[in-house]
Amino acid sequence: MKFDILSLFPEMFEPLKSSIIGRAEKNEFIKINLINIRDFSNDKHKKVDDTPYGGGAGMVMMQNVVYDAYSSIEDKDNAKVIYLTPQGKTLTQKKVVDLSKEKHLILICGHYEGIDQRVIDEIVDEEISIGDYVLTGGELPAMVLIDSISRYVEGVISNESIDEESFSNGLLEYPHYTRPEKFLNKEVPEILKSRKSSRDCKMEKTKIYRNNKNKKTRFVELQFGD
Ligand code: 21W
Repeated sequence: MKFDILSLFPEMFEPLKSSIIGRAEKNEFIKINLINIRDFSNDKHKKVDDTPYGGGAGMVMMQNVVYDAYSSIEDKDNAKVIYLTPQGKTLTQKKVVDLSKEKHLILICGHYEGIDQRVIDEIVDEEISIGDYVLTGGELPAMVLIDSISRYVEGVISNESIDEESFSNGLLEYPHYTRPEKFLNKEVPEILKSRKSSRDCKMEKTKIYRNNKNKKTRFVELQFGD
């Protein structure tokens, strides 16, 4: 999977060099290519924004810089172009899995009030938001997309983890325990100490989890969430 990221702040993507995603890139299961939109400014002061037609607060990212940055990407005929914007459709696990089947994603991170609508109309395939709260730009949402999608790219995490995840239907699992058996006078649940097969044990663990009513509500929501 190749990710091309168009951003005014490529240095914000530094965290992707750590942990699972960092290793995935080192091992070439994914490729993350950062493109600094500012490099495509024709202005001697490297200006990338301008006042909006019709007035109002804030600035709009200029269409030519975003378009030229996009145009600089090679072999993009089969790429899907995603614009991270608060107006987009809220990201779900189903969407994450669908997008993980793509070979090439181009992620556009907006800043200021957004990007000139004509560029969006011309190049964007999908608009995605990561939830109903206000951020300062599209960079963190782009990282959320890369992190969640990359987990499903072959080789990035073990198939066993993915299987277990679909078995337990997603995000919420059972509580976890490791040694020692007794900590702060609290014991590990008896059922987890028995020598059942891992699969049976997962059944039991999931039952423990399902007994928790509050979490069950979220469990059902997530199972069918779209
Ligand atoms: C936030 C841009 C708000 C534009 C003046 C008065 C991408 C995001 C973003 C941002 C506005 C995502 C206004 C969840 C997010 C993102 C920056 C609109 C309205 N201006 N997912 N009223 N949340 N955010 N400003 O913020 O680019 S995906």
